[in-house]
Amino acid sequence: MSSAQRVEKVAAKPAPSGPFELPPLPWPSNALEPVLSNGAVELHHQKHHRAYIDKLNGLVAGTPYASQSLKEIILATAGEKSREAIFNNAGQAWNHTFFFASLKPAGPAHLPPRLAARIEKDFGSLEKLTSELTKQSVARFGSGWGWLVEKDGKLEVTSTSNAESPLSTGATPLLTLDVWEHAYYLDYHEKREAYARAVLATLVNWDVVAGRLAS
Ligand code: MN3
Repeated sequence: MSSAQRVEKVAAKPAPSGPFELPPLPWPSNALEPVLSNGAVELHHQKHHRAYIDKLNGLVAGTPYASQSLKEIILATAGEKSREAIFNNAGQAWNHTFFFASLKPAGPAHLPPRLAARIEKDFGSLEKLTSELTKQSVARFGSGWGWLVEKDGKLEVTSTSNAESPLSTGATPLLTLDVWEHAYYLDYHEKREAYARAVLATLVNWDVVAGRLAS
């Protein structure tokens, strides 16, 4: 063991244990290359996503939130100034799990027929949907998320700030794109639009999106 490794081992503090665990990625961390690099995906999952879970575990310890689901916590704390830290970390934990589960290794878009019909009805085409989602994701000032949701029986594109989620507006989230800088800076630098276009064109698991619409 090198001295640097020894220092790291001694310095490493155990993460607060608690009810929430970091879900594994649905694919190996290099499976999204070349659109998203192995290093960027690993950092995103192992450092960013994990930090929200660890922080949340610390915040909910000894509170009634410790026995609730992430979704229940999000709905219970949205807009509550005194619960902002819990909301932010629960929201980010949920959003990241949902984001990673929305992706698959790069390939052409395969749209299940029922979803294709809904997209055609509400947007005209998949290209129009992804172009609107790109536009709103790029227009979101600062950190946030681009979303495809179902609201009142209609598919809609929207975006949220920071840790916010369409769950608290009564919409059903179907797909999300992480537009926090940490999601794209390593691979795309400041080019958020190039990242959005590449991910939406090649990495979306439309079977998963269709399953969310059905449930
Ligand atoms: Mn992120």
